[in-house]
Amino acid sequence: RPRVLSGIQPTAGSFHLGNYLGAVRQWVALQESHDAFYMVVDLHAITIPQDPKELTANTRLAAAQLLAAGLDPERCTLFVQSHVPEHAQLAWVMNCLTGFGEASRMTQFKDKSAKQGADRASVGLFTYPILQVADILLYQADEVPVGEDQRQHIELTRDLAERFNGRFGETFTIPKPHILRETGKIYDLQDPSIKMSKSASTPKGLINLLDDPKATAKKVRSAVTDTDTVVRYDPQEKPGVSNLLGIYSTLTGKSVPELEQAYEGKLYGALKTDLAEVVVDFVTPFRDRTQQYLDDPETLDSILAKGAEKARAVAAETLSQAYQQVGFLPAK
Ligand code: AQP
Repeated sequence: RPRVLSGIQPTAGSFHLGNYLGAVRQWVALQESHDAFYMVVDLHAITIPQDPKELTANTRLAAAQLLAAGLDPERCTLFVQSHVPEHAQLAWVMNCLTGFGEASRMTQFKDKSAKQGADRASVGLFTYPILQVADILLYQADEVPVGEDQRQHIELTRDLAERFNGRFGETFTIPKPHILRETGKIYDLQDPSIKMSKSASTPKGLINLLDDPKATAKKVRSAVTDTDTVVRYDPQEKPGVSNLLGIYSTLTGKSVPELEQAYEGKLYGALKTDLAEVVVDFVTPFRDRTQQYLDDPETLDSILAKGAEKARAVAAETLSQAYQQVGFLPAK
């Protein structure tokens, strides 16, 4: 079976609808057909200051949400990044293979460091994409299911894997991004020109899956659309409506043309009211399931321990091969 790997940060507490539709939903589907490795990326989280107690709690919360979303520890390997030390070890090697200018071109760093203030951004935030390169290459992943915002980091992964293989001999699989056209980028409900994001969105434009469903319904009903009245999928001319149709279609399995037909002659209000209901029907059981996993931290921790053991077996083998290729003297 081809292999996939992906990760999510335990930073905000609740996942948002962009995280779910862009990434996690694909993870759930791919565990059926692929040898799947998914992780909570706590090493990535500390590139921005974290409160230690909150980081611990949010790491369990992220794992609970992944299970609630449908990851099955019998079908995939679910683990916490810091439980597998090989990530940081391979990242160092990849750091030494990356050009400073090359790393400086990563747009996510530019955006995030601008938000922090250039002087306050950490070196960790700068090298974050290179840690991500190591994350992917350690598992010899064929595909990486992520949102559109990660495309540039996957490109960097491919470049560095090719560079390593060229310089030291065939070692790493060259991975491909797995990004869905319809849900690769979910937009802010108040400003459909920007992606839904925990740090850029206003609270009204961001749908957190664990928020009170009533408040969530209200946010969907007050989503920004346009001054036209026709419900039509047209991301250029009608980004707000198209975003709502994309979300609607993915959550219900109804195709976009089917939805366009169903709302022919109806106003935006009808679309928003119905979508609010669809979203509430999704988040309500999701919240309950997340809580059930949180209520049993021992089971949760043991799932993560088993996952880390499985992940380490693969990661350790790749790291040892890479170390050998680089020319490090094997430890006796
Ligand atoms: N709006 C989005 N649409 C589609 N996919 C998205 N992802 C994030 N936002 C969208 C995808 O979610 C996965 C996990 O990303 P992350 O760990 O970077 O999560 P995050 O930090 O919570 O994402 P944010 O909100 O985008 O954070 P900031 O604002 O800090 O950058 C990834 O696969 C990502 O592509």
